[in-house]
Amino acid sequence: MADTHARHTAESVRNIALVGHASSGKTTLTEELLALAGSIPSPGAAEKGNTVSDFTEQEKRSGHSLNVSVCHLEHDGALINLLDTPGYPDFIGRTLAVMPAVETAAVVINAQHGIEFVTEQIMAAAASQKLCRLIIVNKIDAPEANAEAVLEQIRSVFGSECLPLNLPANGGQKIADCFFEPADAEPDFSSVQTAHTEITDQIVELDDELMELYLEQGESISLEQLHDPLERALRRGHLIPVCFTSAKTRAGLRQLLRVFSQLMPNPFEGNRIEIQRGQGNTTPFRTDPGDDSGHFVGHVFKLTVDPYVGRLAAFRVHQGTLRAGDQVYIGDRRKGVKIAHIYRLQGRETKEVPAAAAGDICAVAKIEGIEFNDILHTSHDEDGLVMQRRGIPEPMHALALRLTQRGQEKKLSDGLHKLVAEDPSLAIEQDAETNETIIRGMGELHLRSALERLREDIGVEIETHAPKVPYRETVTRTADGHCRHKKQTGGAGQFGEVYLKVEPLERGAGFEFLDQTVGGSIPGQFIPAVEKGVRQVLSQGAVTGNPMQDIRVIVYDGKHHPVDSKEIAFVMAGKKAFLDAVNKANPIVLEPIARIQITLPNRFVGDISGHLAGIRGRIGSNDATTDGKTRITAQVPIAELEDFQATLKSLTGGEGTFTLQLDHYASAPANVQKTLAEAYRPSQEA
Ligand SMILES: Nc1nc2c(ncn2[C@@H]2O[C@H](COP(=O)(O)OP(=O)(O)OP(=O)(O)O)[C@@H](O)[C@H]2O)c(=O)[nH]1
Ligand SMILES: [Mg+2]
Repeated sequence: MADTHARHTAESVRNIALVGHASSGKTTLTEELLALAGSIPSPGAAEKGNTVSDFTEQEKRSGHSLNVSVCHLEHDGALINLLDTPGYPDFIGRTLAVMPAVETAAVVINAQHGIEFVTEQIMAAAASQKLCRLIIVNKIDAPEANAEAVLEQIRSVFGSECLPLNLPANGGQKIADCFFEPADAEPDFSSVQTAHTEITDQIVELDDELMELYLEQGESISLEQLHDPLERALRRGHLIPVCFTSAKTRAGLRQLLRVFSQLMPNPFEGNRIEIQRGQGNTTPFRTDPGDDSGHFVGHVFKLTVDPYVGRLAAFRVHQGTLRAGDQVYIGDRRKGVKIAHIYRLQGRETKEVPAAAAGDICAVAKIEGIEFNDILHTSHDEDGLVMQRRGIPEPMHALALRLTQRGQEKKLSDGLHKLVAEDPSLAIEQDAETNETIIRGMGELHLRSALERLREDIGVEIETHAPKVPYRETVTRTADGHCRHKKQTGGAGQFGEVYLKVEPLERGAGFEFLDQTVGGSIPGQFIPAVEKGVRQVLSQGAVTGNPMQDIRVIVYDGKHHPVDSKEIAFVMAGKKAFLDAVNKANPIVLEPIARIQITLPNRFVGDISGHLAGIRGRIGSNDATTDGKTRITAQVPIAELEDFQATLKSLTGGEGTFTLQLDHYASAPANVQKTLAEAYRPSQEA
């Protein structure tokens, strides 16, 4: 099929992200809408694993969308780009990442459950990014659905500006239009007339002239007359329309298509998406969807690295037009790349198009070096543009990786870099101390799916374990140490003698090294060698193999030999004298204590407090948040937090979140000291 969309101008484009809690029906809605509009021959089903948007093996297995899918359909002269996003909390980073690509966030709510955890998070994120919002209450057919109660809840939580465009009828089997052509129907609750009046009142409030006309004309204000003030009301968050649907029976879907094409904003009508000029610079670059002749500026809001297709970058055009054959700059790079092919996406299907016009969403493939969040542009005038990552959470859940086979290090590192390139909330780091590769993600499912990808796509087998706890050693009293290092093996000998003292310092003070020798007992040029020896022990540890800290070392005497004294001799003497002193200075193990902040619904506070007490946690504060939750701040030994993510999730049904950071080091309990020392000793003796 030739590209039927080439003729579309920015006015006819609607960019809509379907967002909301897991299992509210976003993927099913996408599928049914595509089928209804004739974009696909027949709808698949999420549970059969044959939908347009959940096409990866992992998604089919898990029954949840794990990635954002870009789809499109045509309806009533409009080109509707529909982004199906994951609702599972672990993948929320990917969902939040698409917000700068759309004018509308269509928030799907499950009529059986009402407002859920992600619903609130996403409503707030969409509001803070100034997106127009639409609420879709789906699953009105389900026996447990209570559409009336859900609408009441929506209005009490998100405000009275949430007003229905239609209402369920026939026990949720149909809907009654209350806006376009108010139906002569009996909805399941409220009335068509009431809903019609409420929404019209809300819209005309923003337009004095229309208000006057409305008062004169009464109900006969036309849809055309309402259009502009309606867009203004959406932009300002003065109106959040609510629609009812059943993706299963298709009730309300035709009307939803009409809402998308006739009411939701085109790229001109939505709030402008702001791109910053320069990092930390506050002057926004005003993207102009209307300037089709200007330089092309696009933003990569999703990247997939597929072993067969290669890099596929989905981008939103913020200004100008990208044509096949154009040269494009990625970010601030001097050298451009030629874009030979441009695609329109339908889930995993790609269809080549000659150009990507202002306001539209398209993709480019196999362009090396493109990363998530990159700005693509055709002129160096647009160097230095950055899209701020707003509200994408920092990953906190960590796992250490170990390869089960040797020689796959490069493969693993390449694989990890690919994963990180596609995922805004995945991070990798190398722990310099333990030499372990640590992967950080949003939660257990997130990391598990990343590791599955590594196994399946890249073919590396890995074992995981909780990252090694970064213990430390220190001393608790002052002690002297001595070593006379002497070696005579034929030729030149080695000689160095050191007397030193160790003193405990306060927590967090680190390490101090002082030279208090007098009369050249150790010549000045050998003092650094003594320090080098001491530092070797310091980084390797004396009793448990963990680095030492909070220690002062004072070298106060020694002896040298005019011929046999050399650097190596003093390194050895310094090392052994220090070990001698540490062993007499009552060394102990310090354990890291994290400061942890947990946010959760009030009803779980008792359970979590009990759990924290059981893992040696000390609760500092307990505050109410503005959104009706509790935030607990506590200090907990990091060694006890290995399973915390899973525990919090199971205790709170996935509604609790936490952040943690290192707070301080404290003496580890006696049993931990003993176990660590015993585990270390044999390896030393071997
Ligand atoms: N009864 C009923 N079931 C529905 C409806 N819409 C979706 N479902 C079912 O609800 C389940 C979840 O639907 P999905 O479309 O996968 O939900 P989702 O919002 O995409 O979920 P995530 O991808 O995890 O965020 C599937 O079993 C669907 O068949 C509906 O309108 N009525
Ligand atoms: Mg889904």
